[in-house]
Amino acid sequence: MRYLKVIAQDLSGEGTADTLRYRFFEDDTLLREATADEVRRLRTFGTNYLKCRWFNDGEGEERHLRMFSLNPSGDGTPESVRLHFNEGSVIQYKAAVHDLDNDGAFEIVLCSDVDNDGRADRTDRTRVNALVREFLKLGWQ
Ligand SMILES: [Ca+2]
Ligand SMILES: [Ca+2]
Repeated sequence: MRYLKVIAQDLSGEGTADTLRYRFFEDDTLLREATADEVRRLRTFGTNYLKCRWFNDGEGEERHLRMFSLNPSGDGTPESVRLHFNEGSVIQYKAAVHDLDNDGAFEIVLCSDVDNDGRADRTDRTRVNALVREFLKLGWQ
């Protein structure tokens, strides 16, 4: 299974993440780091991810997002996209979107408090939708 691993780090020690790393994996094997062009295309993705406040102090990599799509029908559009917010290999919380009728639009958005502000609300769903949209734009699935 292929997934994008997203790591946010607080290198300056100011309490908020200032650095993002993107790595492409297949079956837990690192394929490569994102290219400069991909990092540029992921700018909006990164802005939304930083708002999730799921980051590491310093150069840690324990906390990260694993994001992947599922397309069991094998057509051009994924049936679902999943987000796993991990601490090491353990999933701490997750989110998913599902395209029930396979028209390319996701009718179902499942998520909890992805931005860690103590409330599960519409803002969380907006973040998930933005992350999914920008992830799919990458065209890497
Ligand atoms: Ca649909
Ligand atoms: Ca929230």
